[in-house]
Amino acid sequence: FDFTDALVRTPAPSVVRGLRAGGQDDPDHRTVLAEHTTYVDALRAAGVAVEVLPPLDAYPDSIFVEDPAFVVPEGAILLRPGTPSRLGESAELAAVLERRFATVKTLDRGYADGGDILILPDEILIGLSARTDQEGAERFAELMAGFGRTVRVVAPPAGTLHLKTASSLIDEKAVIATPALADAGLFGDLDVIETPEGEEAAANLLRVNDVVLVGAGYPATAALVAARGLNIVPLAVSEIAKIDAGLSCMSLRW
Ligand code: CIR
Repeated sequence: FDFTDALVRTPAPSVVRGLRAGGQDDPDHRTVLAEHTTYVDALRAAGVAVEVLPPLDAYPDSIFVEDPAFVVPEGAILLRPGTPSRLGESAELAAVLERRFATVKTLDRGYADGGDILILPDEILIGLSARTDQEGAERFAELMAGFGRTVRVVAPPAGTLHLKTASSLIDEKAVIATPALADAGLFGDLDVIETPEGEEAAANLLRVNDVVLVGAGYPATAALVAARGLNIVPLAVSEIAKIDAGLSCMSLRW
């Protein structure tokens, strides 16, 4: 969670047609833009240099740049998002990643969404989901081995969109996770802090340098994280949340 740089993409008007698993209303484009701007400001205030990419109206979910690619300081991987309307988003990131990273690899088989990939202190987890399959996860692990990184493929309980919808790294010793994911015992020696009842959606928070961005409206989660000595930045994301977004999915960070 020590980051100097990030990429984000401005929401296009088509964001109102973003994918969602439930029957939520369409989000309002202007409000999504306002929430996105506040998010970018919070990243910058946390000390990150943010490059803002232009909107892509052909891809309603393209503000979620975390899903079509994965980055570490050593290099980037263009992924293959596991839903048809998002597959083309990777190619849209190729040029900027080639400009920003010395090595850019491409996932050439299977499917994987970056939202299923969680960086822990000693390893990287990739969770199988409706978007990430075994073949994609194993190929991702091979590509990351080339960067000297260890990847473990895990099978979270069904029902969440992405591994990171339900878990995030808080500090060197702890993750936060929904009770259902905490029960799955995937996090090795790390402490697992469970989201309080009714605040499961707060599990997708974002530690950036000294601060933790948390969705506004989750006071019990904010208090748990603050108790670990971290500064909380609450962010309003209720409009973006209508299309199943959390805080990590709107940026690529390294
Ligand atoms: C989707 O279903 O792909 C988008 N509407 C939401 C993606 C959220 N991404 C993430 O959690 N990494």
